[in-house]
Amino acid sequence: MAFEHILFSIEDGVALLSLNRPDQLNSFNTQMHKEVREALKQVRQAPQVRVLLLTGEGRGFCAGQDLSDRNVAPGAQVPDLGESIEAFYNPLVRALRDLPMPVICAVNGVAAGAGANIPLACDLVLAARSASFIQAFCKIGLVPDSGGTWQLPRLVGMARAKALAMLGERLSAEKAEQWGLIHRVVDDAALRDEALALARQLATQPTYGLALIKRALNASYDNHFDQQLELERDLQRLAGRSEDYREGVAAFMAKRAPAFKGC
Ligand code: T3D
Repeated sequence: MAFEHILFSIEDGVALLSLNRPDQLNSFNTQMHKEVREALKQVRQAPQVRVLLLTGEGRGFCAGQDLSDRNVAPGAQVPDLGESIEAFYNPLVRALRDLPMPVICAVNGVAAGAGANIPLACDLVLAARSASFIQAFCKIGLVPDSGGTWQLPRLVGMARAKALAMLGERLSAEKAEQWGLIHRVVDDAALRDEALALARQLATQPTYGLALIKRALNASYDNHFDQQLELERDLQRLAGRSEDYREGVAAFMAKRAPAFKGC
């Protein structure tokens, strides 16, 4: 598939996927959804990829659904937005969350609607100082989607989640960091370089082990303590069988730097 609305490359173990409809603030139309889906499939299938970096071109990260694709003219057929969620947004956030490698999101500008929640399905979120997050759904009579109603209370607490979702006010990147919504704010000019440096560094780490860490932490929201202890046992068993574990211990004992292969 030739990509028209995204930029996609793989280099040094890092897959870089950049949303590329800057004039529409990288809002999603059907074609962009299909291209992102195809790129994520390639990331999953390419054995050399050990990190995904998701970002956007231009002054916005993503403004959610392209509203110009929705016919709300008087007399137009009532849309079934559930179909769009089922076909595109839910599979997208599931794919990001389930990808067996670290997913970094570099939020380069305004992130609104689904565009504010897609980063929350990633593992490490960096944001440009000028970026902001807007749960814009309530402004057009909709409900936060793409996992927003699940992520927000867990990340920032119910009081703040309700305020964000029901007021739809702009949350600055700095406040998002203070509230624990994202990992780190970075100066605008440095965002791409810092995100790439982090991605390249992670691409040298034990990818399989990092994927297991991601599985354990993602599961922890839903597990009781005893269930989580059992999961840790099972995942540690898998980790202990990996080549990278052997290499990590051998390198430590030999006082040398490890050379992880990601498996
Ligand atoms: O329908 C389904 O499938 C259900 C799923 C829904 C998921 C959702 O994401 S629903 C929520 C959709 N998104 C929004 O409601 C956000 C709409 N956008 C905004 O509120 C503002 O654009 C921003 C706060 C994000 C940024 O404001 P600002 O002032 O920096 O920029 P702007 O001037 O509003 O936008 C710049 C251009 O992008 C402008 O086009 P123009 O006038 O230069 O030709 C604007 O129309 C366009 N744009 C921005 N967001 C969207 C959009 N075009 C289409 N769809 C958008 N979502």
